[in-house]
Amino acid sequence: MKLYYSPGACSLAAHIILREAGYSFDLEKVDLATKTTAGGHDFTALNPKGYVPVLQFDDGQVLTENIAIDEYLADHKPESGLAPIAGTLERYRLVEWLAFISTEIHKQFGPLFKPDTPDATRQAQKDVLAKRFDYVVGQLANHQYLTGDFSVADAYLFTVLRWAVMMKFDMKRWPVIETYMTRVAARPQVRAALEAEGLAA
Ligand SMILES: N[C@@H](CCC(=O)N[C@@H](CS)C(=O)NCC(=O)O)C(=O)O
Repeated sequence: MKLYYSPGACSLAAHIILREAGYSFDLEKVDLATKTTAGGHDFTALNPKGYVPVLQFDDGQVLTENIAIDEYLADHKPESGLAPIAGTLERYRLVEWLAFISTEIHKQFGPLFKPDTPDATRQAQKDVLAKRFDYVVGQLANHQYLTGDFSVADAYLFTVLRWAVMMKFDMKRWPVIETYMTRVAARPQVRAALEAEGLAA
């Protein structure tokens, strides 16, 4: 199994899950600007959508999209406890969080990464994200992790919330999130993923 990733991008979530679940896997970096893999291949031949994460199985098939990859990895190592059993209400709670993280947080950061985004749009996006952070605080104020024990949703949330610091949000406004980020970052497998991507502090 191989994960195509870009350091600090949303692919970090799958990277953390691979380690937390105890998979043996390879990593290959992708240059998202040139769409070239570290091995010198055209990344769009692998994923015509041109973005990470891409999980490639040993038979060559690929799986894309964070939510699909994260759930696949959890379901194929059920003993890891990274996702509740499919069909239970708890599982749909997890999917509810994954959808929220993907559409309401991850994708709302997009315009902030583009240098030509007008300042007014930038501020509007930051205002939307601030509301999403407030909502997350409501859940985390009385819980160590989003749905009980550490799950794939925490790997994904941690990954996208790292960008808030890069985008100069004043995180002192959300001390519960700061504590949560410190808690997740202290997990040995999360530290290992950050180190492997060259992101360790
Ligand atoms: N819908 C996709 C979005 C993935 C995505 O946004 N990937 C970003 C990095 S976080 C990327 O590779 N962007 C490069 C590009 O789109 O050219 C998913 O959830 O997996």
